Amino acid sequence: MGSVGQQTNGALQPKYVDGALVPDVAQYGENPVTIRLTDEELRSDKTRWETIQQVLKYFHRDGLVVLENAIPQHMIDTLYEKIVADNDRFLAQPHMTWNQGAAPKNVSQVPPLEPEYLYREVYANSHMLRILDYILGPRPEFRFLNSNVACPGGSGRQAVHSDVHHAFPSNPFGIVMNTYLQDSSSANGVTEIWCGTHDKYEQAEQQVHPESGWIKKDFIQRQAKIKPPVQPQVKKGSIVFRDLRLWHAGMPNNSQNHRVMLAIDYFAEWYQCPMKLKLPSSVREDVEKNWGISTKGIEWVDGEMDCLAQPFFLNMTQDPSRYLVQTEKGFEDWRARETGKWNFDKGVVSEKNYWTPEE
Ligand SMILES: O=C(O)CCC(=O)C(=O)O
Ligand SMILES: [Fe+2]
Repeated sequence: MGSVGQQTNGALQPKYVDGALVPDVAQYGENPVTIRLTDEELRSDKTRWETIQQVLKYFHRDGLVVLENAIPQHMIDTLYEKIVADNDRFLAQPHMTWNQGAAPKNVSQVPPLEPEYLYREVYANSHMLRILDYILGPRPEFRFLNSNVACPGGSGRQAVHSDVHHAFPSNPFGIVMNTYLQDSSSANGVTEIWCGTHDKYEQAEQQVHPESGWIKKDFIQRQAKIKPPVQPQVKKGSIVFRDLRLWHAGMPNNSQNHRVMLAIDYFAEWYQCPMKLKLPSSVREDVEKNWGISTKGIEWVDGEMDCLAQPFFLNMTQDPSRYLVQTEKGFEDWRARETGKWNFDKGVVSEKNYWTPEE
């Protein structure tokens, strides 16, 4: 028996079905689900329990959930303008390397690191942190900060891949918060996503070869019958929570404007990720006092930090020696250090690497 929500003294009474609270949360879509914060939640920095319940439900089911209306618009606009203004200079840096070759025109560009751009509301967003506490456990660790810029004029797509390609755990250990800085859709290269692939297959069996997270064609074709990939519409100011194990792919941007999404990665404390995020010591006091996050994963750097001069550095494994670093010769991974052969991200994307609908 359900008891229907009714007004008493102007307040909406909770509704229950079979002992469960029915959350009165604004949400839409099924693949993926988007949950929209109320303006009151955004303004007050307080997330309703009902919102958290829905986010957790769909995050665990799909490995991805969109939280809309999560960040004040003026901060989003400021970051977008700055990152786009920096893009030409970044593309001319000697260590700049396209992600998965030049065709998708997708590049990882570190966002501005001057104190005036390091917004708590973006990088330690209260709603985001409250949700992460329930997914990753206490004191999740901020260990990676970057952005993905899909530059206009890309001619090809990325391979379907998972960003992690080591013997990763079968439960959530790390999450990327892709924060969208403009309204996005297939028209401007929103990411292709594969809901439900975060925990369906063993890492070693699903991936083509160990040096990248590219997914095997037969897994791609099989999974598309269960739940097809989509390029969702994502509103500016949304945070897309993506389990690092989830399959996805960067897509070409056919619009005139850059498509920018931040990549803010937090890891579970128990996972003991060895990667460190370099941030300027000028913000240390503010972060330690006001951000409410663990700073175990942060390395404080004295003096000015030019975001565009920071080489891409990544290690989402648990082994400190397995880091990936961008050099003038391209991406150097642990295999390149052992063998002298630079094979990372040298694959050529073909029909074998994405879904081709069958008749
Ligand atoms: O920018 C995107 O939409 C996704 C890019 C991506 O997945 C990657 O470069 O690993
Ligand atoms: Fe990726």
